[in-house]
Amino acid sequence: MDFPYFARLLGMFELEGEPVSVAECKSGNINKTFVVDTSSGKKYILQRVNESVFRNPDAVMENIVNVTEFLRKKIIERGGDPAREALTLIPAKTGGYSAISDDGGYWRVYAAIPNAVAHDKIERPGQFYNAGYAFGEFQRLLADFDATKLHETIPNFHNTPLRYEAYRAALEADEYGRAAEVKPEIEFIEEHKWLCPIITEGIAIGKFPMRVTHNDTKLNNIMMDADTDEAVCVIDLDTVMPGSLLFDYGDAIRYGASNAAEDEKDLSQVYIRTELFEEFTSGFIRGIGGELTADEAKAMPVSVAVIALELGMRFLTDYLNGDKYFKVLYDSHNLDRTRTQLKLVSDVLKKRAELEAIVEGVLKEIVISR
Ligand code: GN1
Ligand code: MG
Repeated sequence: MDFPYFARLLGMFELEGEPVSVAECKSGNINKTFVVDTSSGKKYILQRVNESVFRNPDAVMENIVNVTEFLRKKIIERGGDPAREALTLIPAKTGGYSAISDDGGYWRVYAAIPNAVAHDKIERPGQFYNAGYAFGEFQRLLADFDATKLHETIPNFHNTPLRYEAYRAALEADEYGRAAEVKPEIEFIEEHKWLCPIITEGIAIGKFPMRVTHNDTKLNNIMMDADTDEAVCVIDLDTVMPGSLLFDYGDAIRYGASNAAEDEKDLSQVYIRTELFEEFTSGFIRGIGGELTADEAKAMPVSVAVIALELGMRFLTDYLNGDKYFKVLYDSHNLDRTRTQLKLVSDVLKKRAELEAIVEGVLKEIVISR
């Protein structure tokens, strides 16, 4: 993909100015993302939607249009700046918000948010509180969004028992002869598979209410003000679907409160930092306006183990299937990622009582300050 390729592609969207440079942004395991500078000084984010992951990209775009329109109104109502706090899709010249490139790719363009950055890890105290608040607020703002309008862009995305079944199928097929080298991981998953149904069963029996959730709450899916660390905008709305609050909470903690990156090789570096756990929890519960049930609150710590196990199984499934889903930089990348997630599972279970006490403490503080 050279500059003329991008120039032709960007020519299909209503940009202000002409593109002058296009640089790839490496974060994100699924879609391809590029930052575009133009002659007008305006910056844009160009993305190729991964169609083997998102089988119906038009449905993804419809969700994003509906959700961002809804959020924009809410942001205006509370006196915020929708151009900065909501994603802005750039229209395609032929209508809609997507265009197909010469080689058949499905592309979209967002306006870049000025003076905002996405962090891959926590750098300063307070950042994770802000992230928690933003993801909590995201659920609160969408509480009266009509969930029947949403397409299920990836069915059963956080269905942990089904993720376990998919992992078992990959293991049995062992197409790439990789099963023999993952014996300890297989054993670990068997010992911990009791975690799999905790959230899905809670949903099924009405213990955990369904909400509209983000479903991919990595720290780098929030844009933060480059100067103040204030959370500006929740991004990556590809997987907004009905779900449990615990999906978003568990996923955010397993990523952002981990002391190390998702692909850290030194497992002694991989553990949950309790001070970060507390920051996020405190922000998240305030962000949703304290609107959570006692059952949800009680399950918060264990949800981190459930989602870490789920993702560990997803990485391992992909490793066994020959690395077809997640982008990998080297042969055993998915295996390294599996190991960090399984390490987090044991760390969370080890610290479970301490983490439950933190959640209780946060809830008490909120009740007192009301
Ligand atoms: C993927 O694309 P990205 O990096 O935001 C994945 C998430 C995983 C995450 C792990 C659609 O998210 O579910 O938790 O990688 N997204 C999809 O890093 O599968
Ligand atoms: Mg993302």
